[in-house]
Formats: sequence, structure tokens, C-alpha cells
Amino acid sequence: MKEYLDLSPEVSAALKAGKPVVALESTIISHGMPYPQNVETALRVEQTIRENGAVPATIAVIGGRLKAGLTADEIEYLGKKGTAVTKASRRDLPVLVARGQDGATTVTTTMIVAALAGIRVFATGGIGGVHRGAETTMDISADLEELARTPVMVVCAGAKSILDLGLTLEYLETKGVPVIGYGTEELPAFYTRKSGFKVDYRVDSPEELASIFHVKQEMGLGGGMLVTNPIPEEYSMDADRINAAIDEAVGDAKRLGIHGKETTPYLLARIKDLTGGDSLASNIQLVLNNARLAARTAACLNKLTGL
Ligand code: PSU
Ligand code: MN
Repeated sequence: MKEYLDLSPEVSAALKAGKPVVALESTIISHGMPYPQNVETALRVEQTIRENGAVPATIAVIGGRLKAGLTADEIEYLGKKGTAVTKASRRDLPVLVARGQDGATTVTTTMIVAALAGIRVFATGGIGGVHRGAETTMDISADLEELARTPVMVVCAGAKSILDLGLTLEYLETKGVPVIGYGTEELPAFYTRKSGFKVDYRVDSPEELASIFHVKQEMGLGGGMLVTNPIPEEYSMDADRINAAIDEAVGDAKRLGIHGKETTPYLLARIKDLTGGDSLASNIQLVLNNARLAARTAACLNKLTGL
């Protein structure tokens, strides 16, 4: 598959020199936030990774090539095109590559390309999971399967309660994916620090995150690991307010018959509208917070592996 991959010169040099590298996804740019805040955020996240001693590798499919490390122009291009870019999950990759098309990578495909490039740590906002009502719709994000199979640590702020968080944790348990709370025993719910659900383990340092991930790979267990990092207190939202917006958005999606890959982007955009943009400000801050932790953890992991 490597013949389909292009590393940017910066990412390639960093990997060769054993510098820490952090992967970043592009669906959050095209489908997760509106233009121009999406582009501004993507560039700020890259800057934050650099300030914390690592090299950012934003991942996407451009003209049928798997890219690890985008130029500012490529980020602007994806951000401007927005939802007109294909949201690319595992099943979409062969089609986009064969046709020479563009795709914005989700958590799933960012993990695939990161692993291919030799990048082991990935920072994002929220992951996909088991949707509410999945017992009839069977809407379960491919992100969960990917966490089970691909050896990349994903640093996120938990998952939004657009999902059934309890079922999402059950699924990850079945698949053998460790779910770690960073500085917390509770699964964060993206906009808020608490969800009412417990994580498997609490870890308080990037050194220990790196150590657990390293041991998992050394033991041959393979697969990924999910680090859930709560949004900083000062940016967290009022739980009742955000939950009311989420419930309304989920109801709207159901009424409109939205399904499949459209569901998550629809809900994200609707919640942003219903909260008058406040949710976007929180969203940006939690991604920056995850970028900082991921950069520090990637450096610890390189020390452990002697890179
Ligand atoms: N959840 C968020 N923000 C996001 C996404 C999910 O809070 O941007 C995006 C990510 O790219 C994630 C994808 O991998 O949506 C999951 O989509 P689906 O639920 O269709 O698997
Ligand atoms: Mn889905």
C-alpha cells in the first residue's frame, strides 16, 4: 500500500530523524467545522503541535494519493470545499484512489494512513461510535473497528452524546480497545468533562500513556488505544444546554430520515446552529488541548522505542 502514500518533506524528514510526529484528520476540517474557522483551526492545531515539540501530519486523500502532511494550500482547499469533499472511511479508500479523487479522512482512515506512514499518535476532537437507536439502525461507526485493528493511539475529548455512550464503551470493551481517561475516571462527553460513564483506567501523565501503548504493541496485542482528554474547565459547556441541543438535533435527523454517513455531519452542523456558535468555540479549544497532549505523548513514545 506504501506506493499510494506521499509523505510531505517535513513529515518524511521528521520520521527519518526519529522526531515525534502527530497525525491529524481532515474530516474535522471539511465536515466538522464551517469555513473559515475550519482552516484557521487546522493551522492553529498544527502550530500547537509544533510548539509542543512534534511535527504535525494532517492526513487526507488528494487526487487519489494518500497524503501524510499537507501544505497550507491543501488545507485551505479542503476547508473551502467543505462537505463537497467525500468523507472517506475505510470502504471509500479504494474507490477514491482508483479514480484519482479527493477524500477527507475520518478517524478510521486517518489511523490507516498514519499506521502506513509509521505515525503512532493521532489527535482529534471526537470519535464516531454506536449511535442512539443502533439496535434498529445498526449505525455503528467504522472508527470502533479501526481502533480494534490498527496500532495508533487516538487522543480525543471523548464522544458526543449524539452517540449512545454506554453502548460505545461496550463495543470497545468487546473489541479489546483500552479506553483511558486522562486525569479522570469518567468518560468525557466532548463539550462537557463528564458523561456519567466510567472509563477503564485513569492515567495522569503522557509518560504512562506512552508506556501502556508501547507495551500493548510489544506484547503483540496490536490494535489501537483510545485516550479521552476532558475539555478544559473554562471552555466546557453547560450540560443541560448542550444536551437539549443534542436531543433536538437527533430528533431532527430522525424526522428528516437522515442516515448512513450523512448522520454525523448533519448532527454536528445542527448542534452548532442550535447553540449559536458557542459549541464551535468549545470544539476548537478541545482540539488544541488534545494536540498538546498528543505531541507530548508522541515524544515519550519515541523515547521508549529508542527512536
Ligand atoms: N465526531 C465529532 N466530530 C467529527 C467527527 C465525529 O465530534 O468531526 C467525524 C470524525 O471524522 C469521525 C467521523 O471519524 O465523524 C465519524 O463519522 P461516522 O459516525 O459516520 O462514522
Ligand atoms: Mn455511521
